[in-house]
Amino acid sequence: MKIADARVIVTCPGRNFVTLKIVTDDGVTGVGDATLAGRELAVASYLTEHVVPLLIGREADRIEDTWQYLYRGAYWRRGPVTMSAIAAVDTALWDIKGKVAGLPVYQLLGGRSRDGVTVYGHANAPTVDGLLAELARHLDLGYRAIRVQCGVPGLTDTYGVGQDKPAGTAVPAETVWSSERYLHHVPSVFAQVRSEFGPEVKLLHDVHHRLTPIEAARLGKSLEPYALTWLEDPVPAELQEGYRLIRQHTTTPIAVGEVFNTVWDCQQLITEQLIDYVRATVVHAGGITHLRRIFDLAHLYHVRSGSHGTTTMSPVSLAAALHLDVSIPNFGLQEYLPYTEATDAVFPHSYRFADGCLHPSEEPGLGVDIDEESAARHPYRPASLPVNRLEDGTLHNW
Ligand code: KDG
Ligand code: MG
Repeated sequence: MKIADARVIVTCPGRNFVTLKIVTDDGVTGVGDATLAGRELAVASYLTEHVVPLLIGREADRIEDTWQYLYRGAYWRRGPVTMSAIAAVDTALWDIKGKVAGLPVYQLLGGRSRDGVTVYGHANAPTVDGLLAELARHLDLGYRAIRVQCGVPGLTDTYGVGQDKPAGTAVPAETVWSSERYLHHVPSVFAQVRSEFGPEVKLLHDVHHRLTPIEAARLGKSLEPYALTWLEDPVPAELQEGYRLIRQHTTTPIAVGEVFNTVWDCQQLITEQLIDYVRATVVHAGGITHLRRIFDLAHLYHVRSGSHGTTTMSPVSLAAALHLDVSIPNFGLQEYLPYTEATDAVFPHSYRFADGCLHPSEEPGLGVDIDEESAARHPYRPASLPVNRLEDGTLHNW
């Protein structure tokens, strides 16, 4: 069974998504997500110009060998563009392998380790009152784990609150940040949330890379009474040893990894047990094959999975994530935000949400596809992620 065709489909049903569709010589198709938000066309071009020509005529069942061929064969290793492109090929080949075997992909990964994949949703609001209402709405929908983001007095546009801008302009929006205002406000938000909803609901919070290690240590310590499930991305993690300082000061669990591309980005964080959850994803960390390697290493060091799963990546990624989530021994949580109707129409899928969990498809393969006619009705529109400045104009991390 050889690869006869591979095509890259870029579509924008509200957000841009890049999908690789591989077709074998006996007509089996597989899909993989290659979406890198704000840099979509770089991955589309990498695939079209440098990867697709290498795929035609290769054996479709040689997933590991194809992964190694694309990784080592490029000479230039790692990086989000390369690893998202490899991820798309890898995911599509797992989809094909499942279809040929007549099994959902999770069966090829060892079968179920749990009944369902516990997901967390997002409660976001500019005010605490609005936030409490959003939390109540999520609990009514059945969520048992909820990420909490709230506006900060004195800042007009805080991360996670109203930043979900549609595609349309390549020039990034700019937001303004103050770590002092933020650190002053956040503990009081969690105090109100716990007093309103009690100890049972799992609460998470995303700092989105904005603090220094000592600031993060202070925040973690001040949030200890509210028993967060995790504090996410408190500090950028290029300097992995920077997390030692946070760890020395607080028992608030730490989650990191949505921008990681390989196991090397988190090797020290994992082996020194500096984090509790690793948030790498199928699409940005080299596909099912490589992400499973990251989770296997994490398992040895008591670190659990907590994969990134926003609507900046496509339902193909989410479908693939669920097959891994349900099968690995060290699953923690999966992020989940429902897609718009337009996106669901472009990517028909059969995973489903019930009682705070997502359930992977039982169809052979991943159980997700791309409707190419529908995709063609939503052409690419330039879009960038925002940038962020301190109050004095200094460029900071978004
Ligand atoms: O594309 C970037 C977003 O997906 C990211 O900002 C979302 O931090 C995020 C999260 O945890 O969902
Ligand atoms: Mg995040």
